[in-house]
Amino acid sequence: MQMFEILGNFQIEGTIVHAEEYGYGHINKTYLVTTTTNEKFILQQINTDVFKKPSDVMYNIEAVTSHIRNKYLEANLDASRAALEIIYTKQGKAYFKYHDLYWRCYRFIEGAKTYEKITHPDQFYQVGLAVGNFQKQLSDFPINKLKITIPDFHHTPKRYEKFLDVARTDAYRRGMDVFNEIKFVFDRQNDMGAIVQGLDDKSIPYRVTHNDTKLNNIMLDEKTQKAICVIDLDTVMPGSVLFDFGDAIRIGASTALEDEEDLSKVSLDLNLFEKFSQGFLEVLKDELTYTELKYLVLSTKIITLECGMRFLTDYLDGDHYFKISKENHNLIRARTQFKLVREIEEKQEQMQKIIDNILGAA
Ligand code: ADP
Ligand code: GN1
Ligand code: MG
Repeated sequence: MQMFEILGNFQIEGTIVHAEEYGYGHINKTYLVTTTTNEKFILQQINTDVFKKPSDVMYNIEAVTSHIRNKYLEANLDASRAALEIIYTKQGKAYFKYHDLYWRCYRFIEGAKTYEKITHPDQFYQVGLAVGNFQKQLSDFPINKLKITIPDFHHTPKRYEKFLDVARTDAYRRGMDVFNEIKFVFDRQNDMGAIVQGLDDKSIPYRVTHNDTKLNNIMLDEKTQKAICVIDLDTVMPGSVLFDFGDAIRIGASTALEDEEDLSKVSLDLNLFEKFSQGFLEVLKDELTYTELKYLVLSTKIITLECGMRFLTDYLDGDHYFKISKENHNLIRARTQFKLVREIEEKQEQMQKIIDNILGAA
């Protein structure tokens, strides 16, 4: 009944005929809802442990989606699937507060899909185009308008400090069993700071970035397999485009899912790395600075290490941040990320050659 009441507060015709939990996001609670008018909506409960001010999150999303939509309209292009479409409440707000929980509603993007894993290499070229275009579309967005929805989200050295604190406290007595994983991070503490350092000393520019470009946040057309849009805009903030590049590679170029238990299946597919890089650089090669181009390969290592460290931190801290659906889930995820870090360390020269070839050919 709750669901009726919540959806009833949004500006939609009809009532619910079907609702189901949907997708594989780690943060929000997502439902696919079908109504009597045969329309589909995504109803989401915003995770307020993660996003302390949902109004700021929705402020950014409103601004960013209308900016992108306007670009399409100005070019006389169909804007209907170009960006998330917020369904407003009957009071005209972008979210609805119900018993201290915050809900939002988006129109379901029809005829498109997100993937947990690439099934054909060309899909990842499309994802590269999508991430590149997202950056380009927002290149003239007034960056100071953006609210900071999660402070220091990709401040890798601060993430490391938090990790050390949690590992020292070891409140759940899990540290002894993950000595090797803790040491893996510890041994790489000096490899984490380059992007943040570059932002600080201004050798890397702040841009309007997505900050969570994992594969299942990019929608492809079901039939043509062409990129449609980038979703999950909760973490759009000023940041480095390098994190968007690296984060997309972290999942999309992996040969296995993020929570694969058999680590022998987890490796970095250079062909997929190339496909994504081709799409991404096709759009952005002239926009990026020399330092950004130089750090592309390094960014894949930094963000993968950061992400693995975040999973391990959450495991040591009692699994409160990321949704889990099995025992040791965050530890399993941390291990795949560390396996990928090793892979990147081994393959970084080949990765650099791929980038150089793409840039040389361009
Ligand atoms: P989380 O923040 O938890 O990752 P997302 O916003 O990414 O949540 O949504 C989870 C999944 O729901 C996405 O991976 C995607 O498959 C699906 N999804 C989200 N919004 C839409 C939409 N407007 N239309 C179609 N599918 C969507
Ligand atoms: C979370 O929400 P989702 O599943 O798209 C997380 C990302 C992590 C990712 C790891 C707000 O992304 O930062 O990289 O899990 N989002 C937030 O899979 O923390
Ligand atoms: Mg998501």
